[in-house]
Amino acid sequence: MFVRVAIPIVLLLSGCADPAPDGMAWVDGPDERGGTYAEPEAPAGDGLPEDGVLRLDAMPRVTGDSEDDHAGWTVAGAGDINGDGLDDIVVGSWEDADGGELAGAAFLFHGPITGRLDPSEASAKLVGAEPGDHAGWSVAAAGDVNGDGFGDLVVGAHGSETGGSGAGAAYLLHGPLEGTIDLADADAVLLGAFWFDAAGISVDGAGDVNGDGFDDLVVGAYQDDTGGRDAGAAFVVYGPVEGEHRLDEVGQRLSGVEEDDWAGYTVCGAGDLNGDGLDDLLVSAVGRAREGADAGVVYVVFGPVDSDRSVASGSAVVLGAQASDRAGHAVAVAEDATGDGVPDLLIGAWGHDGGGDEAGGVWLVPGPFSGTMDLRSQGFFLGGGEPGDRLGVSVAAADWNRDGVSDLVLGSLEGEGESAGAAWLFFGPLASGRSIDEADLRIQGEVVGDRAGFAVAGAGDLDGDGGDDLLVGAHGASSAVEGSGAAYVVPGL
Ligand SMILES: [Ca+2]
Ligand SMILES: [Ca+2]
Ligand SMILES: [Ca+2]
Ligand SMILES: [Ca+2]
Repeated sequence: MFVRVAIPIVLLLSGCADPAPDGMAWVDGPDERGGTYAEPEAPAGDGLPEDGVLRLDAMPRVTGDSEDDHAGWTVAGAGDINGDGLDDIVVGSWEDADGGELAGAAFLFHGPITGRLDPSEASAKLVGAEPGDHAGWSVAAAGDVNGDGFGDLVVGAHGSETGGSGAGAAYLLHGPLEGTIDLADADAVLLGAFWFDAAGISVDGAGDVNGDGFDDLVVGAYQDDTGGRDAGAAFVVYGPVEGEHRLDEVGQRLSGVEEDDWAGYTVCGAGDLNGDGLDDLLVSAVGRAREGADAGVVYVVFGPVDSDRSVASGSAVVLGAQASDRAGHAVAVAEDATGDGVPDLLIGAWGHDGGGDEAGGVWLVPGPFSGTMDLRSQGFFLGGGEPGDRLGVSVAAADWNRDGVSDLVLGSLEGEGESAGAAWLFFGPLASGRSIDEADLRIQGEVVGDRAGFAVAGAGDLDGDGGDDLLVGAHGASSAVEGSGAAYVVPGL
C-alpha cells in the first residue's frame, strides 16, 4: 500500500467564479474605523475614482472570527438562500476550529451587506464535522437542487475521512439556513469514492445538466485514480439528492485522462454554452502536461452527462500554453465579454512565466467552444504582472458597470512578500490582449498582509439595484483578530 500526501505543497484554492449599491459612500466617523455607510449623493462624473484605484478601505466588509482562521480564502455568491429576493454571500474559512482543529467552516451572510460586520452577525455558520476536514476550502451556490424555490449551498471538505482516509466530502444544504449548523447534519453528504480522492477540493452548482428542472451539482476529486494515479475526476450529481451517499454511487464520474492530471482540481457550472437548453460544465486538470508538467487544460463538458466516462470524451478542450502555467486553476464564465452575445471563458494561469517567474496571466477565450483549442493561438492574454504576482490566481466576470457587457476581474497575490493585495477590473467589451497597466480599475487591499484578491467572485445582486456586485477575499487580513481574514463587497455602479 503506497502512501500519498493528501495536501501537496503547491495547493492553492481552486477557483470558479459564477456570473454575478450602487456606490454607497463611506462617511467618516469619529475615528478611522468608526464611519458608517450612507446612500450616495449623485456620483461625480461616471462615479469612478479619479485615480483609477478602488480602495477596499471604503467597502462593506465581513470578517472571520478567530485568530488565524483566514476567512475569505474562498468567497462566492450564494444565490438567494432566504428567498427575500436579494442575493446572499458565502465565505469559506477552512482553518476555523469550532468543529476541532482545521475542521473548517463557512459563513453565510444575507444581502444587503452594509458597513462592517462581525462573524456574530452572520446569518448562518456552517461548521466542519470533524477535525482536519478543511470544510470551506471550497464553497458555492448550488442553485435550487430540491426545487423548493430557495437557493441551496454546497460546501467542500476535501480532508474529510468519513468515507475513508483522505476520501473527502461535499455537503449540500437546502436554504433557508439560520444559526450554527454542523455539516454532519447537511441535507446531503456526498462522500469521496475511495481513500485519498480528496473529493470536495472544488464544488459548484452545475445548473440543470440533464434538463429535469432540478439544479445539479459538480464535485471535484483531483486525486481520483480511475484514469491513472491522481488523474482526478469530477462527479456530476443530479438533484434532488438527500442523505449520505458515495459520489460514485450517486453521481456520474468524469475521469481524468492520465496520471497526475489532477482533473477536477477546479470545477465550474458554466450555464448553457452551446445553446441546446442543457447546462454545461468546466472541469480543469491543472496538472495536465504539455512539454513538461502542469501546463493545465480546461475541459468544456456539454450536458447531459449520462454515464461514467473520460472527461475528454465529447468535450471541447482548451490547452494551457506552457508547462507550469497551471491553466484553469481559476476559471469563470463571462455571459459576454466581447460584445457578440456569445458566452466567453476566463482562464487563469498563475504559474505563467511570460512576465517573469510566476508573474501569471489570464486568457479571455471567446466562445463558441468546440474541438481542441489552444491558448498559444486562441484568446486574448491579459498580463503584465511582476514576478511572483501570480496574476490569475482568481478570476471573475460580472456586469459591474451595468452596461450589459461582462466585466472581468483578475486577482493576484501581488508579490511573494507581504502584500495588501490587488485585483484588476477591465470593462467589457474586450477585443484584444491587455496589460493590467491598462485596467479600468485597480482594486486595492486595505493593509499590508491582507492578500486581497487571492479570491474574487461575482456576488450577484446583494442590494436589489439590478447591478452585479463583487466579492474580494482577503484571507491574510487581521481585521477582527490576527489572521481572522476578511471578505469585502464591492458594490456595482
Ligand atoms: Ca437573500
Ligand atoms: Ca432549494
Ligand atoms: Ca437536473
Ligand atoms: Ca459591463
